Amino acid sequence: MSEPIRVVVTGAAGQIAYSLLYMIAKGDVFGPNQKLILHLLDIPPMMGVLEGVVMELADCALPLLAGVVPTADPAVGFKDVSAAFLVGAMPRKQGMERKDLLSANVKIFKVQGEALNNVAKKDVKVLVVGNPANTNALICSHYAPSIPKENFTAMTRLDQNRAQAQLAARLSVGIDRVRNVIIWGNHSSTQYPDAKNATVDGKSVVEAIANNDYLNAEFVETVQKRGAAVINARKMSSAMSAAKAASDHMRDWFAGTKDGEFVSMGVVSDGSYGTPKDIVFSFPVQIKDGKWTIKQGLAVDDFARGKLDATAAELLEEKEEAMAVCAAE
Ligand code: NAX
Repeated sequence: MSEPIRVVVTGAAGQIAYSLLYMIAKGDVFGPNQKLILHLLDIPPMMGVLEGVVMELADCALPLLAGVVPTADPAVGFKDVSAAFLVGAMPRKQGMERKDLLSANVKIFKVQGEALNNVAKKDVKVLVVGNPANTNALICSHYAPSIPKENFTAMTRLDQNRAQAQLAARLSVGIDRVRNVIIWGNHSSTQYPDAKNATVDGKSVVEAIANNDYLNAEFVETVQKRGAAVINARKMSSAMSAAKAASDHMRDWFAGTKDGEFVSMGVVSDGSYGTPKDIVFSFPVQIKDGKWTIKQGLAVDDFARGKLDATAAELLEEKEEAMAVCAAE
């Protein structure tokens, strides 16, 4: 059994964290031999609720959990952490424009970037879940210049898992027989869920489904609108599935991807696949020894090209708005 690592979850009193903390603390992310000290960061009005979460974690009686640090202070929350799940964000309130939401969240991720820069381990791996996740990750990285840009990622794994589930259902096969579905771009309605490089039992999904109209329209829209469909039914946004996706993302980042497989992560663009550099764009990545690389050489047809360009344009616009908010601070 190795020394405990410190892991922070922000938004720790919220609904995604309620599922995520349990998954992390029982070993789903860092494995059954890695002890952890969980840092739980939320805002001052949530400290009472957080106390209840701390009690429940204790009552789970989990052998891997070596300590819990609840706090509203980023300097404490990010101290010496090796992994950071940035889940907490300002939710969209009624009457709030997209710009207002972006502006409120940019400020949160600036503060958290600065805190990570000052007190986290220099090799900390950061996953941003709070929306707008891609641009929040970019801002966070911008304010943490002492930590490599590659260490800041945004979550599109929930979209990937949704896409994989849709294809498995369509093909009437078990989920694990479908591989290599890709989410390109922004974690927003402009994302492009791409089944054209996916396989079922190692063979092309395109050939197995043999229905391009479905793959270009219904499949894409179902994945893009899945979050809204869950809200309609549950009257609350996806939480259990979001937590599972965050856990999958970080597990693969630490443990690596299997040979021949890739997963989707929002990472800083190096211009691959004709995308603009220096935005956080979701790409297919392969991971080895804790480092991701963008999978190269995949087919991007004209239909996909249009989708990639549209989602990149949205990310450039978000980046510009976010930088303007930062400059005005
Ligand atoms: P909740 O509203 O249940 O919880 C959010 C928590 O964050 C609250 O406890 C709040 O007090 C806390 N918080 C706010 N500002 C904070 C700050 N500055 N520091 C620390 N904590 C802070 O939301 P929940 O359903 O858990 O969702 C969290 C975020 O995930 C939202 O931004 C949501 O939009 C985003 N999502 C992202 C997904 C993705 O795939 N990337 C999917 C699921 C989810 O919608």
